[in-house]
Amino acid sequence: MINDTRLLTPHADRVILLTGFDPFGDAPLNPSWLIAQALHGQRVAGHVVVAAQLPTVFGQALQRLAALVHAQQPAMTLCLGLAGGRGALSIERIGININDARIPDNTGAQPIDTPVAPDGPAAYFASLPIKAMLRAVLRAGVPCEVSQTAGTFVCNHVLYGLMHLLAQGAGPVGARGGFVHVPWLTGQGEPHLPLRDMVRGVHAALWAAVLAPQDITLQAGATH
Ligand code: PCA
Repeated sequence: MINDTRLLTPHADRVILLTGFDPFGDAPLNPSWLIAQALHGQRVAGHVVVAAQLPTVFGQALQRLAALVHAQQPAMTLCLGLAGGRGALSIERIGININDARIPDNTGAQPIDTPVAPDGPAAYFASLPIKAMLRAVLRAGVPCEVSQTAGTFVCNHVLYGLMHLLAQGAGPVGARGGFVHVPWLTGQGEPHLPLRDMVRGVHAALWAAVLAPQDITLQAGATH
């Protein structure tokens, strides 16, 4: 029996893995997963979007992500998460090697000042072209910003863990990864954005990320 999903793909499209999280804390919905679901199956310049949900759980989220990267061999992985209180799509620049949970995760775990990867470096830059993505999202008419911190909860854990996986050679050669935080949905809190705007913005960001292999600023400055 063929159990490798790559062999079942009837076309040569490369995969964009787009993840969202399940609901956590007090919110009954997590817009990050609604956005990922809405874009599942979309074609982006020779790529196809595959949506998957990650649990808002330290450790388990990364185990699931590693399994997905192994099975799907994505050329690009973009993880989405909710950041209630932010008013724009936030393209994260960096993931840091720390778990410091202000609230319990969905299993009740609340790690304080533990490393994501004990053997890993202090931080990784996302390897997606954050400035090109910013421009594209703004041009699509959706509020957007570059963020210098993904926090220290499960989203940072996943961004750091994704970049650590890729640095260790997971996924196809040249695989890239990054993270976008999104505001509350309309009705969930203030500030908020309607789902259709967030979907349009993330779609524009994916196009920009595929079409711009690297930001000029990153080419000049970063090592990874
Ligand atoms: N946001 C949380 C984790 C899951 C999510 O959607 C965060 O910002 O860490």
